[in-house]
Amino acid sequence: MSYVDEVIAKVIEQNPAEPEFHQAVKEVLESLRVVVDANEEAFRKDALLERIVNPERQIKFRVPWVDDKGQVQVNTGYRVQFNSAIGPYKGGLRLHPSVNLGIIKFLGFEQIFKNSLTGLPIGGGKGGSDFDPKGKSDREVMAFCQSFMTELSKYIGADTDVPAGDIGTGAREIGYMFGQYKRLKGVFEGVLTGKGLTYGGSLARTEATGYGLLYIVDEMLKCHGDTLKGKTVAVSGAGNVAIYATQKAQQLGAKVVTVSDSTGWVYDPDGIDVAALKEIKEVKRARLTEYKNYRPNSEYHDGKGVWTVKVDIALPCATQNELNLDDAKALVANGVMAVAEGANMPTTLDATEYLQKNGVYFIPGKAANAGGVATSALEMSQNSERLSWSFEEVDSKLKDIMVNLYHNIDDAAKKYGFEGNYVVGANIAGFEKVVDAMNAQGIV
Ligand code: NDP
Ligand code: 2IT
Repeated sequence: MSYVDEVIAKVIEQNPAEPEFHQAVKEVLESLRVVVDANEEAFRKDALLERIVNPERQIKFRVPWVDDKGQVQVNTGYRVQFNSAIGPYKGGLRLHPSVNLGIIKFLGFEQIFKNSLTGLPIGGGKGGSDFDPKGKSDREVMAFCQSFMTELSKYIGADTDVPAGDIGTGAREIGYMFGQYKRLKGVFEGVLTGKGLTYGGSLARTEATGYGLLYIVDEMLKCHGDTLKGKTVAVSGAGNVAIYATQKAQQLGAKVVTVSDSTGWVYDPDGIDVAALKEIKEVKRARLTEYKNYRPNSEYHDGKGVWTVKVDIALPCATQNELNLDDAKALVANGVMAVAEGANMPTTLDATEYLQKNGVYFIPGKAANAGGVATSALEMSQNSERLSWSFEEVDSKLKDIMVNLYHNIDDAAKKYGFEGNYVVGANIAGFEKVVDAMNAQGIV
């Protein structure tokens, strides 16, 4: 059995009931085959792949808090510190009822390679809890965040591990967590990113993931002699990534006709009204059913359906495995030309393969959504030098990072004979830097 197949089999055996983690490992290791086969003896001797797929540390803890009725609630908190070869652990905190160890491990594993691709000195980590912020009062969210941070604070620090936002964790949650960390430790340091602008946050971090997604798509189209101007786009999700992806797509001349949330989706033939979307989701924290009040020409549908709309470009920006083989078939039948992942692993493996086989340009999340964590690393730099850069300065650095990232993955794919396969390109380019750093640091 090849080394790659052996390690995949071991991961499945040793981590039962973690299907998302298996999926992420399979995707990465399968596309590293060409590199691993060429170095099989050395990699095997050093158990390099076993070390890559095993987190350096995983922390699981109880999070008790008191709800508004006086009832004690208990959630589970996680932080997986996956790989620190190239820098302090870096990655978001997800707050969603679906969170379990396997989900956090898949996200942490992806984060290693994503962070490497940014070109910045950040290792891979991820955390979160099965707490659901939906429908909770601000006081309940604060109580949870303070309890969560009381335990998490023992394991993180500006030079050790720097968490940030993800699904369910936005500016409000980061604020409560930062306040509790500072109170416990008595240190004002850049221990979290995505902070508010009045206490060390970076301009453009809020926009960064969505904007970065469009910068890389724009560069890819340019390199294929095309442009975003006049393209029709389907976006899924209606959260941080989806909102700013929609905004930047429209600034670059495309028309976004869909958004979705966990209960339904919107089709707006005139192009999504970003101001309305922001008010519904960022201010009111309401459902997309409200969108029709702002745009009477739009349609609201219950359930799933964004990928059935005829578009040129699809940008999944909600959650994992939201674009499956049937969705890929519908997109291809409607003539889609590009799919880029704003979310982490939103496309199933068979759907990715189908899209690629049918000539669709496909940029995987670890490249396409890297603008968020890259800008988090810029926030860390600003915190270290105790300065704040202008919006334009951060945005222009973000754009450079995404353009370089595109060429990096494109070149890696070409170098190994997989021209146009950005999955292979991203995994190889991300992996090579981490392996180099791991080898230099000995068996640790
Ligand atoms: P938000 O919580 O801001 O928004 C998530 C959106 O996706 C919401 O509209 C939510 O619906 C929808 N959604 C979440 N879970 C599900 C689900 N199980 N089924 C259907 N819809 C769902 O999160 P973000 O925008 O920050 O994150 C979106 C994706 O992007 C995630 O995969 C995240 O890991 C990834 N990502 C985020 C980055 C960031 O900087 N924030 C950086 C890189 C990647 P509802 O409104 O009903 O809750
Ligand atoms: O998946 C991701 O890259 C994020 N949620 C952002 C992580 C970060 O540290 O900014």
